[in-house]
Amino acid sequence: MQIAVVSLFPELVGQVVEYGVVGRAVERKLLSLDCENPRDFAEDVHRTVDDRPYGGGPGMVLKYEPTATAIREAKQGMPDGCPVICLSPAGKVFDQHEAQRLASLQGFVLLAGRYEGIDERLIENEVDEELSLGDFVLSGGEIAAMAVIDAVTRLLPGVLGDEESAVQDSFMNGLLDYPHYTRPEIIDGQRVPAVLLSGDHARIARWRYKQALGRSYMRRPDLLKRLNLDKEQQQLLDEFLKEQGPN
Ligand code: 9WO
Repeated sequence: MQIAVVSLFPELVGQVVEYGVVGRAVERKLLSLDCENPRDFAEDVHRTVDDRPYGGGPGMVLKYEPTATAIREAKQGMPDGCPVICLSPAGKVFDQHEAQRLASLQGFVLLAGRYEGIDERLIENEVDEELSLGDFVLSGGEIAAMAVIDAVTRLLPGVLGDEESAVQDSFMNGLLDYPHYTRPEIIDGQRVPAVLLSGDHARIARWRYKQALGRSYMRRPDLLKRLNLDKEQQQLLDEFLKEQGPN
């Protein structure tokens, strides 16, 4: 997988490959990450990358020419047909399904904007899609780009070990995760659920699945509605709700 990022802060974006799962993916050459900085393509003595908005108003706008050149440079080193994706609250919401789609590509270019916005003609001429992490505003697209890189890299074949991949499946089946516990067994009188200490793996798996269904129902009914529970799942959920009872 080849990912390129166009950003005024390449050192910030580069942090994502310094640690953990993504770092290992780069070391093992399952992922390559390149950054292009529009400032490197600014032709004036001040290396200007922003300018005042036409029509007035506060803030600055990311300039067309140096950014377009940086995008084209980023595409140079990539397989043909790699999309250019801008991170923006105005985009389509990024979810696990989108992450899987991107993970199936040979590569893509992420455009991380700064200032109050980017010249709209960049979107029209150079950007294929816009993706949003959700309804909030950041100071720039970099942190959103890093989140996309992390989510996609985890899905690349060989990046996670067998054990980690199995854990991943638990969200991929469209449910929230079950609750986790580690030592100590008691904290201020709060015990770890007894079933987890039972050593009965079938019962533990059933309990975890019940918790995942129950939490999804309580916190994210929208997730459950998409799932169309079968009889057994419905029964587990009913059990969860009964156990919740008067609380
Ligand atoms: C900001 C904005 C605010 C309201 C409605 C639409 C909007 N679009 C942008 C925008 O594209 N901003 C650029 C990138 C320039 C300023 C900082 N940028 C940014 C990206 N802020 N927030 C994001 C972002 C990206 C992905 N998911 C959530 C937020």
